[in-house]
Amino acid sequence: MPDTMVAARASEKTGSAGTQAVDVAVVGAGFAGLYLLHRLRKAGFTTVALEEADDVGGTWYWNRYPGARCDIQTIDYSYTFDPELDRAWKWSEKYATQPEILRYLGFVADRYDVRRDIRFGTRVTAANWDQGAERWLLTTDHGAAVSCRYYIMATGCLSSPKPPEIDGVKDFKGEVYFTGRWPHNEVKLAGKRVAVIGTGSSGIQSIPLIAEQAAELTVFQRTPNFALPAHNGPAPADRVALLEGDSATYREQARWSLAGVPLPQQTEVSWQLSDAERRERFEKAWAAGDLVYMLTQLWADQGVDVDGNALLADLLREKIRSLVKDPATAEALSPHDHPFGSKRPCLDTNYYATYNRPNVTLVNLRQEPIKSITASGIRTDKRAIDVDAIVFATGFDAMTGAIMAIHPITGRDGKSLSDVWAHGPQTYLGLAVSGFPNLFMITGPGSPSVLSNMAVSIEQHVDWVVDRLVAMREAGFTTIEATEAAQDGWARHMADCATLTLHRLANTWYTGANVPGKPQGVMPYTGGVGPYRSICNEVVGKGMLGFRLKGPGVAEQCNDGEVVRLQPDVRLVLNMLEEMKLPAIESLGAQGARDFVTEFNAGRPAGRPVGEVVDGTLPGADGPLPYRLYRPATPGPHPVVVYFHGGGWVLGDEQSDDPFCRDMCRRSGMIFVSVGYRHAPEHRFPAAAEDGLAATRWIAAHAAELGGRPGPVLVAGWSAGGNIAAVTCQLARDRGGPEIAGQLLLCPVTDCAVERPSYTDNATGYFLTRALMYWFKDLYCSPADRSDPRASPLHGKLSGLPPALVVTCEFDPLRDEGVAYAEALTAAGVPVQHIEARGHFHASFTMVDVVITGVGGRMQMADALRRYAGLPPERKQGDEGLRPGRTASPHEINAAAE
Ligand code: N01
Repeated sequence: MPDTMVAARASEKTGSAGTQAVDVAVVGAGFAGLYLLHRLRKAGFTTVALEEADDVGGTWYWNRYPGARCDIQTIDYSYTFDPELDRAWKWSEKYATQPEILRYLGFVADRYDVRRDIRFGTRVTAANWDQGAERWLLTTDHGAAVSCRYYIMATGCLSSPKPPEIDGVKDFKGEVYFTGRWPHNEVKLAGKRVAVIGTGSSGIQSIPLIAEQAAELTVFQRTPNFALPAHNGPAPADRVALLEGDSATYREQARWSLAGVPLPQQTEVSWQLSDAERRERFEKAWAAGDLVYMLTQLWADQGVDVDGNALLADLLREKIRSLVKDPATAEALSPHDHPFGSKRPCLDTNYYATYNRPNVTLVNLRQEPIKSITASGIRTDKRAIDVDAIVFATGFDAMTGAIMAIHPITGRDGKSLSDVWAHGPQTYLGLAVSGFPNLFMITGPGSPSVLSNMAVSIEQHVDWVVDRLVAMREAGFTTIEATEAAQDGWARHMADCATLTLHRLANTWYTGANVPGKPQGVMPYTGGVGPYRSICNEVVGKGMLGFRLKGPGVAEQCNDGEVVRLQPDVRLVLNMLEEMKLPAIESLGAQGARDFVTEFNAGRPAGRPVGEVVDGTLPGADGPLPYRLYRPATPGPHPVVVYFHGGGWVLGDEQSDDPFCRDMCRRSGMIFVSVGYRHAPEHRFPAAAEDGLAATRWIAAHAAELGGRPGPVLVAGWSAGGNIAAVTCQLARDRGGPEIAGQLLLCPVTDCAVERPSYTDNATGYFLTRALMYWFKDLYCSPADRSDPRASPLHGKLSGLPPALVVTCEFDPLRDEGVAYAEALTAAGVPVQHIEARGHFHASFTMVDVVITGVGGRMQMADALRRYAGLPPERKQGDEGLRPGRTASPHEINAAAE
């Protein structure tokens, strides 16, 4: 840390003898520390909070640079635990200033009389777990050491300023300021030549105000950031009316929302909207002056899909061009290197317009990097700029800095937290770390924290921790520690969540990329506030899943395991389906079930556009069959894939897997022809199988007429359709064609005769149930037919079949027969690629619009089809990192054969 910053901090103070013993020690007296003290005291624990600053406020104590404000609307960025407090404090503005927020925190501290438990001007210098005493011992730089049963770090996510990493800071003879450690006395910049380095939130908030005072302002920008106008003023009347009308509901909606602000979840995706509709939504959001609104309310794919995001980023760049007069400056201010929202966007007042002032100059460090700071100013590799004052708005060692870098923490068996986190933070729920008993972090890495309204996330963590301490006390437990299995599982879940959003595509403080040498990875939990809350509740509901609890005179309790094994979006879909309380499909009768599925599908968003969709009929084994052809927008002729839909040989039709066919057509660049084969019970076995072969023959023979590439075709199918695709390959081999170049079997039925363990493991709860599969099989084929290879391809001859991609899902009754088929094909010498999709269920890959973690699998499917057709793989920007290989580990049974 530079000397200037050190000087601004509390000076070293000598410790005094004696140890203060309390039940719980808290570090920090910001939003989290104050609420912790209040809750702990009410719960009857003795407490002390250690706070380096001389007053309460945390981040709002230190960040007092000009223009510092919150950027979540203040009525949402408030405590919600006490409705009386809500009524007792009125915010004066939509986005309150730092002094007002600091006054609010002082008001809260006084109202709940927590100051008496805070030792101000006291920094923790080391924390050691004493195994024998089962207590933490904290040494401090001022006053007594503290011995506590529980140690809770309420240190904030952005409280450890990052050195600017520029040579020569000490040589500068002028004034130096850090936004994160702004002096308490008045800073006079009027008439001075000022430099601001950094254009994150702190820079963007302070630059317009510094420009008003300074004689000359030079802004040194390394990476342009997206900023939206705050349109500050009184809190919007509609939001205030909602809050005052029913504050309990308003607050509860915030707690279960994605970002901690009571806004609904947007469901429409970008391609469902016209250009005009998108622009209208965008202008409304721009006028609203609300970051969370812009980030969540425009279209559902803006945060998860590069194309959906680019549409929004283009509109934002257009705004920058309209606000900044000089086109070169406007271009330099326009971000192109990261999707909107992947780096923390900012909320500003007159930021872009400030560059129209004659006294403001932007230096683009991408074109002329800073070489050093000199006695008189800043030297880039093109010029020297003399200044009187330098403001470093260079950010923080975020999320881990305040926990790890401030003082050594030594846990069980002498484990050092710095060592344990050497390759990045490892936590369970962002709350606890294995090896560090009785240590909790409020909004630690691995929790929604900085990706949410911090006020809501802080309250959730504080409530969860204090409730656990109370429950432990009642049960006689004195230590609690996260297990390694639970922590590893959480890391997997974090990684799964991270593949869902675009945060992985930007170098930011979210990923640790802003601090040289810091291990990189998305640190906050990207799965959303509401889902996270439900997971924390589930941990409690399952007997403190993933925690080991011990106490004198009570039996140790450890219900070990992973709290989330499903992919995050699969979990949401299954929860949603459960809440809909849908009838059991098998209880509806065949026609009732078909009507139900048709109605259900009608409510789905349309799939993505393709070049052309053509409906027609083709001759089946016993009469005409409908088909739907999907043609890519690229110039043909394209290879042709014959596709068989899912639905247990009973339900669905040539249109029912429309989103999947469109997606695969786009990804593979191939024609998909989805065949409406005959259904049971009207047409029982082997009608569907025979139709499969007949349709494939006709399509192969008419490929050129259909606009496709003549020659071998490919087959694909999902579920019962996967069964038909597999059977078609066997029949084509045995009955003289057509030639099939490859088969894609997605969760196929391969054995109607044998029930494998996955039937029992996944009997209920994962959409396709055991009871439903039994019903399908009963309607389709009699027990005597079930060993016929046309019903159960696993029972057929497998040599000489085309190469296959078999996809199986972990939470699917059909999993084990798919695995068995992949293994049997391999044993028979067929080239096989097998994707075992971790955390996925039967419909993961066909629910294109809602299960985004299915993208990686579909990319692999498209790659395989292209390979079978002799085409090179195709790649879309932003797809990297979505391959299941990074998170879902495809298991290649026979990669060499590919
Ligand atoms: O820090 P930042 P911040 N040479 O890391 C640049 C919250 N917050 O203090 O992007 C040159 O965002 C760096 O460049 P680059 C909010 O969550 C909230 O502004 O690394 N430049 C970047 O431009 C926010 O996101 C509010 O290429 C250097 C800037 O400095 C978070 O705090 C207000 C450099 C740092 O931006 C952090 O914001 C303020 C170097 N050596 C902050 N090193 C609210 O409104 C760094 N930079 C609630």
